[in-house]
Amino acid sequence: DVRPIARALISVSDKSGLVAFAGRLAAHGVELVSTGGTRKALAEAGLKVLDVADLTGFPEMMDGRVKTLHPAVHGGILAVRDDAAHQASMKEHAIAPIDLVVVNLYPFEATVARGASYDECVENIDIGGPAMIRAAAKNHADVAVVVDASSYERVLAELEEKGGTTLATRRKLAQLAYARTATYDAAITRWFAQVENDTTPNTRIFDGTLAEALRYGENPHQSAAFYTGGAARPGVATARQLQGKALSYNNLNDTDAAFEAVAEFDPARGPAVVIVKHANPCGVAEGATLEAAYRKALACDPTSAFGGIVALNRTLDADAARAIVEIFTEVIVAPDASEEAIAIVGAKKNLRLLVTGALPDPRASGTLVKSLAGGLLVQSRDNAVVDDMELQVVTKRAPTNAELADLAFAFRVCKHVKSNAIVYAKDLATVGIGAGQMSRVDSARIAASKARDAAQAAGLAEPLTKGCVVASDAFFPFADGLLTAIEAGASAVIQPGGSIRDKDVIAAADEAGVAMVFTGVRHFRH
Ligand code: 93A
Repeated sequence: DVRPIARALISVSDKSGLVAFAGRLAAHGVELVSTGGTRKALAEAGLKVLDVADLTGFPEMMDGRVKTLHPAVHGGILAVRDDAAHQASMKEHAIAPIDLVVVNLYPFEATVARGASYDECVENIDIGGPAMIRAAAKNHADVAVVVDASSYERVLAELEEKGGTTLATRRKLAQLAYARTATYDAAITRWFAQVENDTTPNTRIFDGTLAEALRYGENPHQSAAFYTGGAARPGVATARQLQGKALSYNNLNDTDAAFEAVAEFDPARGPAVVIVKHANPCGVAEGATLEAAYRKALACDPTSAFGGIVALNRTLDADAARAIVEIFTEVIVAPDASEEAIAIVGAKKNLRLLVTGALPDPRASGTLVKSLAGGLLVQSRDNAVVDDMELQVVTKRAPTNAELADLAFAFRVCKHVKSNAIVYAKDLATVGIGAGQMSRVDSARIAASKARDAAQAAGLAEPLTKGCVVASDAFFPFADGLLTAIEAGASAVIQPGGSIRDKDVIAAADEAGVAMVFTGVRHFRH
């Protein structure tokens, strides 16, 4: 299924990398055909290049609005190579086949972005370019299409190794081609909406573009892609990957969960670390140093942390990097990384290191989208922060200052744990996390048993939950969940409150001498 490239039509507005690319094509005996500006650039670089006018017998006309819209071009792209009738038509009309189409479009988006006039925007709506891109992508059985300089290398490598393009590559290129024309048309649609002052709410929920087709989705039999854009928030979508393998769908999802969670910890408060596994934190801690925070977070559940994602709220330093690489970790994400830390992480070839430049604001607004059969659910992001909540002490005993600090910490973490969420914490570190259970009592039990396991692993006589605090993402509907937490060793509780049985729950707390505060805010996360 390798198709040789005898002739390439190149028509590009963005001419970066053009000369080197075309030069290597020419070195392989590929005949080059180009439109005005592209042809000029190539000829000036000393390459032999035909003018499209030589193919069409027509000059570019109407300010360039019509340059490639001609059967000599579109017939050469669309003709099915092993179809006798198509071949006969080509012969009859003297149409030569075009095996490679390289087009990047008039910069419509950039023209709008720089505030150009209405007429200039209209003039930058490319017609001939998308027509050629869509034609070549349709005929991917025989023709390769390139819409972006980032694909130049892939085509050259195949040409140089195999003497032509493979079907797999042509198909992939066709997919990227239609993605490009779709985004292009979407940008034109948006511009019209803007011009018309069309403010219909929520008709468009996402402004992004295809960033990357992923190898697969949550499972290998699922296809997947990563779209980025919309409101720019420092995070996974805008991060720079300094090293390591390509990120998978699950890596991206988990890294986002970890980074959003660690962003709850203002770096001004001090270093904080979140370790995530399967989209849930399995260890979170604040510490005097990043390394100390990491070790405290790791101690919460070292078994789950294996192969996890580590997010930090400040520049990754050498000590933290050294501690993190002691066990198998998939991804490290931080606002930045020191040279020394980068070198330490560099010793682990596969480990990905992402830097984001900054932490996102946890109070920022934004939109969350979830798909369901036949539709989408849209909601604003949960931007409630415990520091802004009015905490109400509902028990006879008020929490001590140390307990209060741990309660706020635990509720901050709880927001990022899948519901039903129960978080045990002590000394600004999680000591047991119960996530994603259908019953709150089960979450409380699981968190306690994980704390016992961690204590055993560390060779401690007592579970880490002894004298801890507990946070619950939603109210306790009955006293049983609370009693489970108290039994595990909790001495103070933070929860939204609001159950019709609050009185029973408060009475159970009072009876055990436990302090409890209500936040009035729920942090469900599913
Ligand atoms: O005005 S167009 O829509 N009419 C066309 O027939 C046409 N053919 C190619 N624009 C057209 N193009 C575009 O010209 C390409 O998509 C590319 O962006 C640009 C390259 O022009 P030049 O080679 O003159 O720089």
